[in-house]
Amino acid sequence: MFDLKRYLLERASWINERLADFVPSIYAKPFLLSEAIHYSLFAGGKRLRPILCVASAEAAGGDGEAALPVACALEMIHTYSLVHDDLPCMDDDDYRRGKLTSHKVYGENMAILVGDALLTHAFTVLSSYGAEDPAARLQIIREISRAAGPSGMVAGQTQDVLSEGRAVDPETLEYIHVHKTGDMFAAAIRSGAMTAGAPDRMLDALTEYAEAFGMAFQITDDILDMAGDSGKMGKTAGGDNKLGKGTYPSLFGLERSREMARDFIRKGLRALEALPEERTEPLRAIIEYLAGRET
Ligand code: GRG
Repeated sequence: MFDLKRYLLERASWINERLADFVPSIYAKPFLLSEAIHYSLFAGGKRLRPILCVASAEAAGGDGEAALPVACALEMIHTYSLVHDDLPCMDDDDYRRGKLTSHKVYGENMAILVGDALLTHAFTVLSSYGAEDPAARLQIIREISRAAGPSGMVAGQTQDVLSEGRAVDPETLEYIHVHKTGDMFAAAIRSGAMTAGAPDRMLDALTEYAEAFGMAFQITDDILDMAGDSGKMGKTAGGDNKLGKGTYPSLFGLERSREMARDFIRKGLRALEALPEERTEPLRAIIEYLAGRET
């Protein structure tokens, strides 16, 4: 039987090793910047996006290790987004990944710079090592920059900020989730497949999986925020409610939200049927794990 725990631990250790190569602990001065970058990057994130990128490369018939530079760049962008999201002018969070947030330890100015550094460094890594084939490298840079930028994650975050304290309708909530969270998951899964030179038909199936994954992830994140255990999550539960944010459970109730998450998980599993079964075990197990996740 497929051992998901072992797979996640092994892939996370590949990713952590390469991340440490790409982000050395001591850059040229000022040392404080390297220290603050390391503090957030190695704070114990689940490495879901980079793991999905590697698993998708494998599902497309490629070599997972060859996708590691892209996987690491995705984690840098994700960590930047968390550091900026936690700032007092955004979600104003004190804890992330079980530790004090970056601005709580290093100050707001440093936390902004940590995010700036991680976002830009990700593109140094992508443009230097993203894929052997220059056309694939460019395709991956376009994919990830679009997902992180003003029609992707930043658009979702902007709508989220503008919706604070207001009643959101289901379409606005979906827009926020699709862009703030879903686009980076889709980029992780699609860019992993691109490192393996996946044909369009395969990319389409993986995109369908990715979109379902993003929604299932975000709905379970909302459920955890309402009903989860802060200790296990490493951040404070109830934060969305405190900020007056619309969430799936606040709009649809906990039970209906759980059903919706399960529907998206089933949809993601169906999309994978277009790929060879023996190569999709990790992607299937990862989406199934969302139904019971506690962190
Ligand atoms: C600041 C431009 C900008 C964007 C921020 C990602 C994001 C956009 C905000 C994070 C806020 C949040 C809690 C969103 C819900 C989904 C999410 C991205 C959760 C955190 O991802 P995990 O659970 O975290 O994969 P780890 O720490 O395991 O990496």
